[in-house]
Amino acid sequence: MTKMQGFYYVETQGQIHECRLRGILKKTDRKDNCIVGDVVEFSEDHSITKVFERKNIIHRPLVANIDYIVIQFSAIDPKLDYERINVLILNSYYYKIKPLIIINKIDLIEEEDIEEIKNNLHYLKALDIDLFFVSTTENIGIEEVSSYIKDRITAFGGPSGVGKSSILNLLQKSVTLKVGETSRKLKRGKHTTRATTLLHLKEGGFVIDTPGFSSVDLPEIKNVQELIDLFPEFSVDEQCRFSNCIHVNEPGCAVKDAVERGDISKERYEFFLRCYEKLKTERWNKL
Ligand SMILES: Nc1nc2c(ncn2[C@@H]2O[C@H](COP(=O)(O)OP(=O)(O)OP(=O)(O)O)[C@@H](O)[C@H]2O)c(=O)[nH]1
Ligand SMILES: [Mg+2]
Ligand SMILES: [Zn+2]
Repeated sequence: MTKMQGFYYVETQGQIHECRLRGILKKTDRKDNCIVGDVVEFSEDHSITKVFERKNIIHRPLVANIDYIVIQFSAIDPKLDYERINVLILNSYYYKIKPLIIINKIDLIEEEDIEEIKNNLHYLKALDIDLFFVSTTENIGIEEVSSYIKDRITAFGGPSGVGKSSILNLLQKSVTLKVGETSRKLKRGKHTTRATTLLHLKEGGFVIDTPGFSSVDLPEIKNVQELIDLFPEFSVDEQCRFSNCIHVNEPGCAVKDAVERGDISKERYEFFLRCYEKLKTERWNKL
């Protein structure tokens, strides 16, 4: 189901039906009573009468029933932002949706730059997150992405100008999405995509184009245990000396030992510490 200017576009076996919200659904009149990705039931007069229970929901962009979140960046123009990749991974774990990472515009860099990026993202292996290098202009790596997301619902997210609409036009094998320019001076995108759209893939499945975001926040993590739970690689076999260890300053910490040994990535551990400090000072201390 896709939504545009008060209309709801429902797809059934390749057909699109323009529908309206009626009755009880409309009365509740909430922004999230019927959203992109919803599975719905509609009557003969094209009124949506029922929204089925959702597998999951994310709020920015507002979409439901997602199988994968693509975290898309470009190798350059705009520049790859490693901190933001980590924040986005944290968000997808928070929403319990499997992330994958796409680095686009590899036509603009050298082979050794790709190796460097792989190196910087080496910790993805331990997290079981797949990494794809693509170029939409040179048609590199698109088939791999295509077979990965077949028959699934995949939301594409990432900053403006990284080529989300460009790759989606290739994946769905038609040009339906407007592609923007990246500003020469600012090396930033221009926020070409304004709405969240669900698109059908010929091979099966759906993709969701979303407007590029300019900032991403940490999710609503309520306490340090919730934060730790979003770092799956911290579940090591050894025990910390203290059963309530939060892996920050405690002696005999198994997580810190694993970082020392190189079993847990130092970058990821330092990212954890930054999140901890930030959440503590900006949120938890204010509760
Ligand atoms: N060199 C190169 N340029 C690309 C590639 N993919 C996309 N671009 C260019 O990057 C610019 C932005 O592409 P879009 O697809 O509009 O980016 P977007 O992520 O959808 O941006 P927003 O809709 O603003 O969020 C366009 O000028 C594209 O032509 C690529 O693989 N290589
Ligand atoms: Mg776009
Ligand atoms: Zn510990």
